[in-house]
Amino acid sequence: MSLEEILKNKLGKEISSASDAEIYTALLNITKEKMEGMEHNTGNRKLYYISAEFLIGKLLSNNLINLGMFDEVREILAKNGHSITAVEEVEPEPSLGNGGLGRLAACFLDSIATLGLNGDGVGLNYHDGLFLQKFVDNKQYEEKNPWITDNSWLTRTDVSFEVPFKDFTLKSTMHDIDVPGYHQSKCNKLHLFDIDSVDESIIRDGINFDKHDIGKNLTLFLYPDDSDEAGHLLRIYQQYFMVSNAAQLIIREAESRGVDLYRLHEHVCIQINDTHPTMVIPELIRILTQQKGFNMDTAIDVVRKTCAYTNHTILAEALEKWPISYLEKVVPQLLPIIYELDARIRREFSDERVYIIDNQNRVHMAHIDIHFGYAVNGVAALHTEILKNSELRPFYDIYPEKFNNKTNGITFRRWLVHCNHELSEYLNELIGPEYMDNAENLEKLLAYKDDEKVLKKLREIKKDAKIELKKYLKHTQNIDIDENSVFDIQIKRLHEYKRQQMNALYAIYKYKEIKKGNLPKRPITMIFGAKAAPAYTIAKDIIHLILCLQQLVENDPSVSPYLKIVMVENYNVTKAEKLIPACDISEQISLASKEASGTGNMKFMLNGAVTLGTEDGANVEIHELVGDDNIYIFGKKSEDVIKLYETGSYCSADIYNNDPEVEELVDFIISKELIRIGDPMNLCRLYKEIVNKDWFMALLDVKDYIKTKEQMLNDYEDELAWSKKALVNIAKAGFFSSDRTIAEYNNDIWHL
Ligand code: KOT
Repeated sequence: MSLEEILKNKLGKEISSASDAEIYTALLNITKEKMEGMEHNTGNRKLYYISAEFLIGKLLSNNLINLGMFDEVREILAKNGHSITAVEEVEPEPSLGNGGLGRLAACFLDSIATLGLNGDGVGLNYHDGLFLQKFVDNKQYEEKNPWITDNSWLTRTDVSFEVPFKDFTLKSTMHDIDVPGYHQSKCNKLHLFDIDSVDESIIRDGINFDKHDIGKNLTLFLYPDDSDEAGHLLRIYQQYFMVSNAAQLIIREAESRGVDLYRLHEHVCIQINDTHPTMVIPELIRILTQQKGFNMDTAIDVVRKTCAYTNHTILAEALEKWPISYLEKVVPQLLPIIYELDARIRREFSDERVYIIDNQNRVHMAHIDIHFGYAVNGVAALHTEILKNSELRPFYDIYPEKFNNKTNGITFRRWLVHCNHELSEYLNELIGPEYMDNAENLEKLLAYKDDEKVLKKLREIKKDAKIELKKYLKHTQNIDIDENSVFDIQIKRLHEYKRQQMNALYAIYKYKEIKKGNLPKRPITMIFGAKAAPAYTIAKDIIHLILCLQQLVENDPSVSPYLKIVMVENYNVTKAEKLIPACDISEQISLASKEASGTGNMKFMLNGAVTLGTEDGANVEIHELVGDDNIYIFGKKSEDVIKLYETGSYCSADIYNNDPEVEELVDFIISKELIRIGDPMNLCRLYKEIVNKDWFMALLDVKDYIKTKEQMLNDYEDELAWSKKALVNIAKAGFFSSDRTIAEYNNDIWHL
């Protein structure tokens, strides 16, 4: 039967008379049935990628692409008066991640399946995921974000485990999502654990709920408010629930494969995605010693040869340290194991910086991973060097052989073929489709770097993407943007180290220049997208500033023809897919040393944007690949920044007091123009924070930043020269395919 007939049968009516929602459901079911019929990848050693986040995005188009059905479906729909884009809109986006770490896990699942490797993801089935962001009175509000519908990509399985907590036991249910590789005949799985007793009706005004009723709230939200003890405890409940299920699943699957548990490490490998799943180590040791007859030495030895850890941040506040008293309240059964692990370390090493339990009775989760796992990796070259030389130096001195770098990557199926079909088709035409199997083939594009026809076509493709974004923003937020302006985009979680506030200071600079009559050669559209953690006050103040600037500029007819500021509401994967292809200037402006890698930087580059960035994270590698002419680098280097922190010698007030240009920009935050629009409390608090603290040194780099951005805007006017930069960026993006990253994980760590 042809696909068209299958679809018609599923619908029970003519395709042309079906609604987009009916077509979506029919395609979902056809695709799911196809994947259910596919075998799982096999192999002697199986990987379990445990992660608290899998930011998978919408799955319909991605699955159709990987199954080789996308083009046919698109044609069938078009023939019958439907557009695939409209059908895609029906699908809710599962928001099972905060940002980079979760999206990386999703790209990795795609590449693991594409390389035909035997590996599954293990995580939690949050019913409301991360909050839905709303703007009211230029401020962020949080609402619940339910995504699970009757027809979803989840399949309830009959796999279930008992998870023991201090005062009660919870019974889990495993839900699976199929993960097809690109043009592969076999599939992998994402296992999301849940409890049947979750009760969404306990959510009140926004995202508040009773944090004590674990049987009802355990899998409601991703990382709920952790500003109080109940929030922290809930997070420990979630983490233990995730790893206890993972450990039981791993052992059950190993036993059913006939694996001798004393050789578990030869058949299983566990990748611990940052420290959220770290308790899998003591949990496995507990199960092996208490239920499988292992002695402690052997259990530790086997677990150590099974587990590997990825670090995603050096921000001290993000390194998990659980007070023993919290663990006692939730998972007392793990404490004897954790004490034993700590005792062993204390016997072996005198340096207290490597102890598991510190002198304030806190358990350092990363320390468990490093001592009791066999590999530790950072996520970009610079990040791994900083781990080795500064943050984790005492551990590197003990275990140099465990440390290795795995520079992040992105799946080109989603971040090129799906989100920028026009560009990928043109690349196919020019250099053939081989780059889809080996991304380094994108370099073939360099042969066209002086070909005017190709350069013009690239500019046209960019313009088309801008027009698409324009339509999308009009339709979703009723915002008008000008496709002939230059699109400057910063989209990522809101954090002071990512320095959206520095970009806002640029907006202030440009506003003032325009007011003075110094008009830009071409209108500028500055686009932001970011969610702030609900309890992160300053991050919310920065959103408030940007939204107030948006309103100020919009309502000033002497400025609005030249500058437009847009903050997209509820930035997520779906919105990223629309924004990235349309971007000219990719803002990657974190304080050097603070962004472990970044992955948005790679997505923008692949789509022909030029990076404006600091020498941070993977920007360093992008710079090396494209060369000085094809990237705009500014700001202090990581060594200098690290020294400033060590000596405590950075003082933003000195810069503010001694540099009238900087002073003028910062003062504008509390100017009468802005105070009239915004909330004085928020604006004053942000002003004071920048003048008196500026922990992430926006004032240190702001002038160099402005100067470099001005240079960039100037260079943009030489259309061919700019297009050539875009071409070189695309051509050099092959290194950042997650297929390359996963091949490296497999060669150096997993050995599947
Ligand atoms: C969050 C909480 C605790 C520990 C780590 C995180 C974290 C780090 N969440 N996201 N990250 C980002 O991970 C990405 C993937 O490796 C990086 O590209 C990015 O720089 C990190 O900030």
